[in-house]
Amino acid sequence: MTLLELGIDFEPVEIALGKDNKTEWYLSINPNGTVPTIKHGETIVYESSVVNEYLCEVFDSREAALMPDESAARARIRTLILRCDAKFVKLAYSYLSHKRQDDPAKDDQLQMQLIEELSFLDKTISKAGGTYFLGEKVSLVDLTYLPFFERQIVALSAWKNFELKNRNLPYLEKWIDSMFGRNSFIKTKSEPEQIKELYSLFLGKDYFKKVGIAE
Ligand SMILES: N[C@@H](CCC(=O)N[C@@H](CS)C(=O)NCC(=O)O)C(=O)O
Repeated sequence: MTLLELGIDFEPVEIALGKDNKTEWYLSINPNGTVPTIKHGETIVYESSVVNEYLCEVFDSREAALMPDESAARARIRTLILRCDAKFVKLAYSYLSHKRQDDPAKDDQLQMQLIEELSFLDKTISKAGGTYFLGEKVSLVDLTYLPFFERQIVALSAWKNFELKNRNLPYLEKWIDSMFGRNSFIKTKSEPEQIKELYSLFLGKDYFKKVGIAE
């Protein structure tokens, strides 16, 4: 999405998880064996947040800049991006990975914590003016959160019977609708069936807990 939003020409290389990402070739460019990785000239960069900032810095003349110039706004972007992994991702994947039959009270608690974070995100968008996380312009914060929403909307509905709609999250719902309509999303999105297939594999192996995304 970042490459498309910045209008950068690129050649995508698909990495089939569980097959291509632990090969000698791929580990030689990204020792973590995770996606995404970019190669720009001789430079190789991995870790989504580092990749995103690298692209913004290198292509900073683009009109559609996703990272503002002012230090205060840059600090705000980084704080919200760190919060994505530390709170939303952790809570959503912990709830998704938890088996209700093992401990229903814990399941309720995990669901409540996730709802609290969703409500924080809804208020953050509302305070910024109701469109994007930082105001009227899309930024790296929106691009960081969106793919997790894309996957969690499908996964939480399939495995936890949990829907985002009708939870008094009007700004978040509007944000999801408008982000889902962006060209950069339409061109990169996964089909719900693909998400379910991959997550069924991941959940079957307790992958999210093993890699520390879920508690
Ligand atoms: N913190 C990393 C996480 C990347 C990550 O875990 N990607 C998953 C797919 S969404 C992956 O490559 N999983 C394969 C594996 O861990 O073996 C980033 O943001 O780039």
